[in-house]
Amino acid sequence: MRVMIVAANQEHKPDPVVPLGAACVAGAARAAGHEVRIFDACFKGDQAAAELGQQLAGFKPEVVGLSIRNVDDVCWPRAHSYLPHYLRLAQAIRTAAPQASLVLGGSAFTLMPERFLQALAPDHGIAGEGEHEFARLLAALQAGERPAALTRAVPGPFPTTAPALDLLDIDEYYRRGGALNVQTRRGCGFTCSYCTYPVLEGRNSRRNQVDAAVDQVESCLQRHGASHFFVVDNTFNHPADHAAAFCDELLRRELKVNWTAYLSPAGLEPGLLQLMARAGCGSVEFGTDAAAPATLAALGKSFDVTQIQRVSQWSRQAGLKFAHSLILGGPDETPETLAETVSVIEGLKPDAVFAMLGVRLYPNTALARRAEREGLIRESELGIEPVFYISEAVSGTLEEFARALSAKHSNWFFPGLEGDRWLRFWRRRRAHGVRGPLWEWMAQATEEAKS
Ligand code: B12
Ligand code: SF4
Repeated sequence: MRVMIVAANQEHKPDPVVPLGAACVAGAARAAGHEVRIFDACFKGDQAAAELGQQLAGFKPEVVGLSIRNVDDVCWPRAHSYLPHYLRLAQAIRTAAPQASLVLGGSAFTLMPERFLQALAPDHGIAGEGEHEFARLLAALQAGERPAALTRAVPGPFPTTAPALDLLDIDEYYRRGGALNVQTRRGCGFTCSYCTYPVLEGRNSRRNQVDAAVDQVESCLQRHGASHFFVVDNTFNHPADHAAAFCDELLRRELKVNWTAYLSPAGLEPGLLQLMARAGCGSVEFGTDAAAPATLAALGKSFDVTQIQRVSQWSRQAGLKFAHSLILGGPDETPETLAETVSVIEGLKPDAVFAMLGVRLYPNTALARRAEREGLIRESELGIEPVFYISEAVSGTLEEFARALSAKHSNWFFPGLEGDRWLRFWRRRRAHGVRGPLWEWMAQATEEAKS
């Protein structure tokens, strides 16, 4: 069958990111024998829907897979919804390819499938990972069957089909985004109260073949000269033996690459950080969230303040730049816990801090159930329109508190408060060939942006 995958994402903050999920389903569909193209909206600006229409009219696909990554930008107090853009693309697809079955998928869809089925009215939707189920759906459509409107993929072994990166403009992503991406495993067994990742990827850790992940890195290096990567695993360091195997393989092949990964402070040992640094890792982002015992507990984190301090010190000793991601104003936050978190994090002198304000609520999370118990909103009402959990004790002062912190620290980044000034600055950096995570430049950036 002729299949067009539409990668809808156009967000360029903090960087344009390779639509790895769209490439994965495209790769699986191609491996199943279909003729597959990807229409990537990322660099098409306002012309995306019009160009998509033209390409569909020429290709005449029998199936169009619309891949939606982000619901909104999660930025309290002025969150931006991507729904209007998705509606324009869906409309363009229906107009230019009325014969095609429209199939919806992607992380945004998985978080709230019923809502997006209602909003975008596709013929089918696949919640969860798409490789296996999309190929199955194509076979069913080809056989003239009438598959169900909604399929929920059950997380199975890590798919063996490679992402179809050759159908994307990888050079453009590397030039404008400063890094490519790779996934070494899926799934997270931790139970953080607000987190959607277990909903998206399941609770069991499922490993990619180390060889396959490193093949992808090596091929991007050889074909595109791309030496900077972001490992998209929710927590790269779990399980530690798999993380170590990935590092060992990079070392064995003597690949000169520079990469960044998300880490959980939980159970992290200095030996892994040292091995990562030897294998080309330049920086790590800790999913720390808070550094006060009360808020760590309310967020369901599996580590304590001492461990946050240890992993920061070990990262520095290993020669890794490190950032802490924080959530300020979430459950059980008070002015005292805010002060405690800030004081601990300041003491660590991280290279950067990312602080989100409040917690975007999603269905099927413990925090959504708590919000319902507290009378904030019923879980069943949560959907595409973002609703944030903000502790009552700080709700009136949170924005002001964050603005003061932003003014005090040139390397603390508040996506909800920044607007577009960073984007302009970062584009200039990228145009000058700067690669890797831009937060490594943050202190200098803020000084320039303020001037
Ligand atoms: C890594 C990551 C980042 C990195 C990306 C680095 C990089 N170079 O790639 C960084 C830090 C830059 C980032 C930034 C942001 N991110 Co982010 N990110 C992730 C993360 C952890 C993994 C994404 C990934 O690559 N997954 C691997 C691919 C293979 O999986 P996938 O895309 O889901 O695709 C699978 C399925 O969805 C499905 N599928 C996909 N497309 C299709 C299409 C069809 C037709 C079908 C059938 C199936 C299908 O099959 C695929 C293969 O199994 C996810 C959380 C998660 N665990 O998914 C959040 C996530 C995608 N991010 C999210 C958000 C919000 C953002 C930001 C907007 C946050 C911000 N304000 O800065 C920005 C936006 C950046 C941008 N340009 O779009 C949200 C999106 C949902 C939402 N709340 O709106 C997520 C889900 C996290 C969350 N909060 O729940 N992110
Ligand atoms: S916040 Fe990180 S460690 Fe916690 S459940 Fe989510 S992915 Fe897992």
